[in-house]
Amino acid sequence: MRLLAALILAAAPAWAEGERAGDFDYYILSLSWSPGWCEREGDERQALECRAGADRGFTLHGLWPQYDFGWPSWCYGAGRDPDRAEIALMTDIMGSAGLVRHEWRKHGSCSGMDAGAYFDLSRRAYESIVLPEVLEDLDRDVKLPASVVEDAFVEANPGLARNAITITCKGGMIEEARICLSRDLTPRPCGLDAQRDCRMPDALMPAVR
Ligand code: U2P
Repeated sequence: MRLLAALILAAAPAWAEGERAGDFDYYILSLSWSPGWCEREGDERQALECRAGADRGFTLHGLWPQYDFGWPSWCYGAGRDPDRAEIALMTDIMGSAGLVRHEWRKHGSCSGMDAGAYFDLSRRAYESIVLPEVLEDLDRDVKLPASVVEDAFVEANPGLARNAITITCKGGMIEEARICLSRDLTPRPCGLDAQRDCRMPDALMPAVR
């Protein structure tokens, strides 16, 4: 029986769902390159945050509780969903109410906090990182290695080591900057599974619109 239990545990995915709220090791602050998301998905959905003049660069995708390996999701024991006012407070940096709700249910539910405290902390984490001006002001599409995006974050944030940030790509584009933070929001090394550096030499970074 013990052997069977050990085998089942070993086979369980690192991202198994339904874990206990509040039980995790660190956070990933996930920042999405909004113009890229718009090109891949948002324009087709006619998302408001993709309209001309939206002036969005890196936006808050979410604050994700992580294990040293893997991450919890859709946790049980979390409180009520955020109310309308709490959701409205976050759309300036997250874009849509739908994303706020989804991030609460999938990730915030694992934080051990109520929705108000979780989104306060999410905003604090977002504001603790200086977004590189050269990217936030990008006025034409560029192709670049993801390492250049990482360089820009490291230069703008002197306390940020290279092993605390990873840049991901999707569909040939820069997708996200993921920054690993301790529970008190200090940058810390990412877990091995969270290091997903994009190796493309020429990832597209569409201009801010
Ligand atoms: O990478 C695809 C999606 O998987 C979820 N993810 C990824 C890495 C990680 O460390 N933690 C994590 O949760 C994200 O899911 P979402 O919040 O978008 O539903 C990520 O977008």
